[in-house]
Amino acid sequence: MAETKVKAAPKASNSTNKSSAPKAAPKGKAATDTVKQPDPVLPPANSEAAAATGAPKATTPAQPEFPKETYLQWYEQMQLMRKFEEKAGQLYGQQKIKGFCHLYIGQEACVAGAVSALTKGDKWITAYRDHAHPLALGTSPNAIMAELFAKATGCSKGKGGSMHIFDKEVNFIGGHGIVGGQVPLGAGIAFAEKYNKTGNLCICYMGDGAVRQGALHEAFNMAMLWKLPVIFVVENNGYAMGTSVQRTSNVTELYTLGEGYDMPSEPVNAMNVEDVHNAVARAAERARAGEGPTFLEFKTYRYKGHSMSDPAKYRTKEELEDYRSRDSIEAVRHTILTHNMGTEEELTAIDEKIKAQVQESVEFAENSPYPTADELYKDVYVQQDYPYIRD
Ligand SMILES: Cc1ncc(C[n+]2csc(CCOP(=O)(O)OP(=O)(O)O)c2C)c(N)n1
Ligand SMILES: [Mg+2]
Repeated sequence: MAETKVKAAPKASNSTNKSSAPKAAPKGKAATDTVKQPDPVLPPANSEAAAATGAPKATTPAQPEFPKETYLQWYEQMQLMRKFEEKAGQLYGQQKIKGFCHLYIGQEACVAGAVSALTKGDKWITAYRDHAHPLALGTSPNAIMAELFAKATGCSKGKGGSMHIFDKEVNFIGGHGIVGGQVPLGAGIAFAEKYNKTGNLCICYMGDGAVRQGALHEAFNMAMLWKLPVIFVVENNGYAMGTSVQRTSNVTELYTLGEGYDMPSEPVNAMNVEDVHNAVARAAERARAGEGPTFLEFKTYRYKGHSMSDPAKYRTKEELEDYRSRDSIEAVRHTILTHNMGTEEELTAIDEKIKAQVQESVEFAENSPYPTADELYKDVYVQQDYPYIRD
């Protein structure tokens, strides 16, 4: 397990923790050129630094930390996320899915570890890289695939597409395209939970690009002041489109941004699903005890480009391979097999089940109708007699 650094209201600066990577782009270099980038998030898997920060190549624990059911649930959820998105990527190539499409492949543990640490009434919100969260929460793959196809049977009635998946049934509140836009919304959802005394919390995900938005800082301040039950999670995958974290700011240890608001803040090796679970469980306990928000920096990596149209030339093959060698699904698979929590045959049966589910979702989407033209005028305003609607 990674070393835990919960930083509750530290007053001194944490300069020793900062990356020694160059802080600014060389003059005249575009953000997306092919300069070899320093490793943006974690140290190389085989380095001494990796061992020191809890990001070793082999992530299999000596003894499993969780029961067999939890590992099997993680395996199934993460495989579903990955296989669903691999299929979505193929279908995009065939132009069956159009428009924007951002894949989560590589980041699966960020969601699976949080699902196991939270409870059913908790609310979830994220940015536009949003297929995996509802899949793990139990939204039908059919409804998500149909949404990618812009079909009427999609979970947003075919009017949202890849970036705007919503499912009230599982408390998934989107799916937001404006970078950082969901952060004040997440604080607002948490406000409602506190106001209504539900005992639930809100987990609010964002990318590393979002932490530079002013709205985040306003939301952090209020959430902390009012002790809202919210877990802010930055999925630091090293890049915002083609711009690495190092090119964006002097502050590259993103969790330290919470400290300006006295918010308990913690870096997490999010290639390791156990570490994700433990960090979210600690944050949830604080939120439910009335102690307010936590800021978690999930150090992760996306294996694919920013979106389907990004060839990802701003990073090296070696960097990608380095992260793939710490793949969270492979690690869970290895733990299950090593500790006799399941056999090869049982895991293959799960894989087959997922393959059939994904295939069924494609057939469902293909065979569904597009929304009719009158749908354009529906779901625009909640209030049916909204006074500013004109013919
Ligand atoms: C306010 C705003 N500015 C710019 C964009 C264009 N844009 C879309 S995604 C993106 C990068 C965000 O990266 P990050 O937050 O790290 O999330 P990731 O894609 O890595 O998950 C940008 C700049 C936007 N959608 N909203
Ligand atoms: Mg990013």
